Amino acid sequence: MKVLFLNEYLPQEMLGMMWLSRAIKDAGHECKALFIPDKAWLDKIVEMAPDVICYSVTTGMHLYFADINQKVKQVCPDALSIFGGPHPTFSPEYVETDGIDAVCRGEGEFAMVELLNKMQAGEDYYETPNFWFKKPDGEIVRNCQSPLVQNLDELGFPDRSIIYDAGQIYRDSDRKVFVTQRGCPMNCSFCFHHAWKKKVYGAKNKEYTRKRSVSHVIAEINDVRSKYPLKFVHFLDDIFNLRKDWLEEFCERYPKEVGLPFDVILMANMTTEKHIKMLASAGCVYARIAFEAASDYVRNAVFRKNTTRKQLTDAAEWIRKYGIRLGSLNMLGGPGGTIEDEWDTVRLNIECKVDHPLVSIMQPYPEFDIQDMTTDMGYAVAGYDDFPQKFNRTSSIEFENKREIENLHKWFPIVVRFPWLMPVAKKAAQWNSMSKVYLIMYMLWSEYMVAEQARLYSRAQGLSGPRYWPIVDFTRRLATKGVLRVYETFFARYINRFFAPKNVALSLQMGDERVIAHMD
Ligand code: B12
Ligand code: SF4
Repeated sequence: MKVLFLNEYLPQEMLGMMWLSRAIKDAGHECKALFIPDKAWLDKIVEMAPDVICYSVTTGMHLYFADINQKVKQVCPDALSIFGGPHPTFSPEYVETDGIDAVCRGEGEFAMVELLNKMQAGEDYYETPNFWFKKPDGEIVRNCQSPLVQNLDELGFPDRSIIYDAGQIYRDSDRKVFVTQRGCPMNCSFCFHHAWKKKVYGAKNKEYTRKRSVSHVIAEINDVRSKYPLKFVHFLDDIFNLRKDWLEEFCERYPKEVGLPFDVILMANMTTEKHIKMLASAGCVYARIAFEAASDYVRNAVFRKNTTRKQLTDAAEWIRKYGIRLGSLNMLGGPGGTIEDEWDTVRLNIECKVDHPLVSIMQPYPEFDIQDMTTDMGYAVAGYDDFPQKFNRTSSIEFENKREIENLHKWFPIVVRFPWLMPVAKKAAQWNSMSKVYLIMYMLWSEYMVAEQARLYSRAQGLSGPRYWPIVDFTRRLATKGVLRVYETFFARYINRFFAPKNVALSLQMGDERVIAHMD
């Protein structure tokens, strides 16, 4: 069978799609990807003539992709359209949307292979586990979940060629993403894990939290390095220090067998000074700790983070002590907090001297416990169809000082670096008419933090000199963006008639996305 994954360009390559492609190809089917925007996207789809078109969607993007699918259905009416990822997993009734034939709930590797094999053999596939189908007469078939894959090594290496062949921008990047585990034992109310674990799978922590072997991870990194540019390893794992024995083996072997700089996310209540020391000597140059909120009530009673303030400050202190760049993950707009609580989170970041604070605004996604808490506390939550596509600009909860919190969000990383601005920022956050100005400030500062981050990568590779100074890099980035924007606004439409230069609009959009995600 011919399978096509259609997605938009995201700031980094998508591991879910790569793992699905590995399983699909290993089972003898074809699998390709296409990223939009692409001027000839519909022609390319017609040329590929896929039997199955796949989409991976988060809440907020679901309507956009349902529209895209309608256009695809007009040119490929016989292709089966399947949606997977967080939105269909938690809102499977999405299958009722016009044009959608099936949704996959949870992990898709084995389910996809079973479905494709049945399609190939001309068998009835409506009872394939993990899927909800919409039959041609409109009847919905709801299947059960098959157990979670337990040995992650059996899945093989994610098939990177599916993404790197379709998106040069991902292939060329020196920084590539890797993941060493699936699942999480914690039950934070704002995160998808508790819902995936209990509501979708009814699983226990033991079955849900799985780790690849160190050998498998190291072999994958070396395999990628032999085929593609790779100078920095970005571990996506939610909690890199989840298992002490695993961490020790990794830190012992990685410098000898790989030796590339890397970054991680750590869980404060599992972090010891010994972990940080081991990570630093293994080549970790950047570590993020999830603070989320300084208020004990918001952090532990509402967000269910299960961390003490001391655990946060200790972990931050050790990270700095061993010369690792310190990042923090923070979340504003949680229900039950006050505006002073939000400023206290800024203060916590100042106290810990965080180099790189990442801040988002809480969204109560479908089936997450925070959804019920928010509504129980009497706040109105926007319907899923009105959720923003991104969680770093605005909130979908209606509360009294919503605009002030959205403004505070833009000031947050700036005040952490320049604490003397706090009194000004506190006043300024109340002026809603200035929100566009704050957004520009935020984007500029984020671009600067990305330049600092880039210096970290270049340093780790032994590159030095004025070219790599953040201020020089920042100026170069801004100047390039400025020139490209002028080109795109005034000249692109004439010049593009004669030859096809690189997709400038796309590079700009990707650049902005990466800045918002504070990465490059
Ligand atoms: C890395 C990451 C990103 C990366 C890359 C995203 C990507 N699509 O790969 C970036 C930085 C771009 C990103 C952006 C966003 N993300 Co994000 N992200 C993650 C993160 C941490 C890991 C994703 C991952 O690689 N998982 C590992 C792979 C193996 O699993 P997977 O992607 O889920 O895929 C499996 C299944 O879902 C399924 N599947 C997935 N797609 C399909 C398709 C088909 C056809 C089938 C059959 C099966 C299937 O099979 C896969 C293999 O088993 C997750 C949390 C997590 N730990 O999963 C959040 C998460 C997915 N992100 C989330 C959100 C909210 C966002 C943003 C909206 C944030 C923002 N910027 O405002 C954007 C949306 C971008 C987008 N359109 O996807 C939420 C989604 C919540 C929801 N209900 O929608 C999550 C769950 C985190 C959370 N809040 O709990 N994200
Ligand atoms: S510790 Fe992190 S990954 Fe785990 S449930 Fe909490 S927020 Fe999600």
